[in-house]
Parts: sequence; structure tokens; C-alpha cells
Amino acid sequence: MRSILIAALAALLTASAAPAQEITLRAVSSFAEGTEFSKNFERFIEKVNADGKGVLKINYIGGPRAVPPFEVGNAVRTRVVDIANVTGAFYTNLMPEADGFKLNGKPMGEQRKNGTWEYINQLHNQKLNSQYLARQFHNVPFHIYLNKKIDKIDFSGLKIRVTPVYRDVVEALGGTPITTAPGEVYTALERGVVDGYGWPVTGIFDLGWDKVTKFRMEPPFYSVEVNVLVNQDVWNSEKVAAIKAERERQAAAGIQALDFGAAASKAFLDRAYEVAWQSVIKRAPETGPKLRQLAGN
Ligand code: 173
Repeated sequence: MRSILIAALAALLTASAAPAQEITLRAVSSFAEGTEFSKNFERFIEKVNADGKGVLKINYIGGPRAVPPFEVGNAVRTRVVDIANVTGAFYTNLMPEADGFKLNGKPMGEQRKNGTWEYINQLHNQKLNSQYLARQFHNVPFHIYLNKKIDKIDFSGLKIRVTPVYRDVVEALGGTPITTAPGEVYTALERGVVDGYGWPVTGIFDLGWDKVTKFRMEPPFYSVEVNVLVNQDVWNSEKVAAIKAERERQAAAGIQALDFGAAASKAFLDRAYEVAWQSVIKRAPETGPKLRQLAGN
């Protein structure tokens, strides 16, 4: 994940040499501020804001008080926010298959190599109008935590707080699933509205759940996934901004643009493609025509 974040940052910083206007992006997390599953994201924002001074500023609106967790996916889709820290389990309404990400525990390096990242990125492009910038948390499993002792793995008669992550398995083992956002877990436990809950192995102390939890059922299962998503229009416009900044930098360095107008420009481009394709096809008559056909010009 680190390398892609740095690459993204570097791309954004390309614009830094020009006195371009500072870009401000709005960010939210689907998890409470300062807690386990927001911390990485918050560190990323701090780093971008430190390194990107004058170029790019991420305005961190905050956690679920800003946007309810189950609405964060839609907020990034519609550009209500520009960047979001959110688990796939919270946007299964828009992308049912997001529920499958927890079942892939391979390291991200491998997921990038074997095409998983690319496929999941395409799904985000299509269904969430967003770029799948990074998946965080490798090797962090989930557990079912309980306040009633069970003597075998059977949830009959138990009401268990779930998200889509745990719903199927809780139901399959006889439990009654009750879906809540993380922010409602403490009260639900305190009032006995639920007898247990699903949550990762890490993070229960952040919101004081240790005070209302008696048992952690073994074994751990699945793999936590929390994603950094960037609205696709924002992602694309960063490239436009970087190009604009470079042109401004050249102008500031005294390099003048020689523009001959629309007709001459079009004639030049047609010629440039035609002669280059002819040259390629002459040297590679077997493969060149196919390349040209695929390029569509
Ligand atoms: O709220 C949840 O229990 C949940 O689905 C989740 C997913 C990833 C990280 C932390 C919690």
C-alpha cells in the first residue's frame, strides 16, 4: 500500500513546481476519528498535507458524525466527498460483491501482481465512480465476541450484532443477526439488545467495548479490508491539473507556445498519426495493422 500512496502523492506533487492554486480535497472515514481503522488514513492525510503544502490539502471532515458509515460509499460516488476510508462491507448496497473482499487474505503485493487489484479497481470505477487507491490491513482477522458463554459453536438463541461481514455465518449457525453501525455497538451491549457482536481482533478498546464484553470466540476468521477510495472525477482531474501546472511552469521559464490554430493543428495531428502508423506497419506488417485497429486512429 505504501508504494502506491507514495506514487499517487508523487503524481500529485508533480504540480508543485508551478505556482498553481492549492487543491483542497474533502475526506471522511467510516470509522471514528483516532480509532484503529481510521489511524492509517489519518497518518496518510497528515503526510499529504505536510509534503503537499501549497499544492494539495486534504480537509479531513472526520468520522461517522460527518457521514453515516453505510452512506460513505455513496458519498464518494456522488462526490459529496473526494476521498473516503471505508470497508467494502459498508457499501454492499452499491456493490454486492464487495462482501467478497474479506475472503481474500493474500498480501496486496500479490493481489496487484495477479490482477486482483485491477479487477477490483474496475468494479469501483463502474459501481462507485471511484479509484481503488489502497486496501489496508493484512493478516487482521475478525472474531465473534460474546457475553453469553456457549459450550459449542452454535449461536441458537443469541442475538448478534453484525454487518454484512458476519451476517451469513451468524445466520448459518443459528444466531439472530442485528445490523448496526459500529457507533451503536456499546449501547446495544450495555442494554442487552445483543448478546454479542462481530469485530476484528483489534480495536475493541478504542470505544470501551472491553467493559461490556465477556468472551472472544475462537477461531479468528476472514480478513479485514478497509479501503481508500478517491472519487473518479477527482482522480482524473489531478492529471489535468498536473499538465496545466507543467505548462504554466514552462511559460514562467520563458518558453512560448507556438499555436497555428485549429485547422493547422488538426492537419498536423492527422499527418503525425498517418506517417507514424505507415512506418510501423511497414516495419511490422504482421502486427502493425492490428495495433492500429485497436488504437482506433
Ligand atoms: O463494523 C464492522 O464490524 C465491520 O464490518 C468492520 C469491517 C472492517 C473493519 C472493522 C469493522
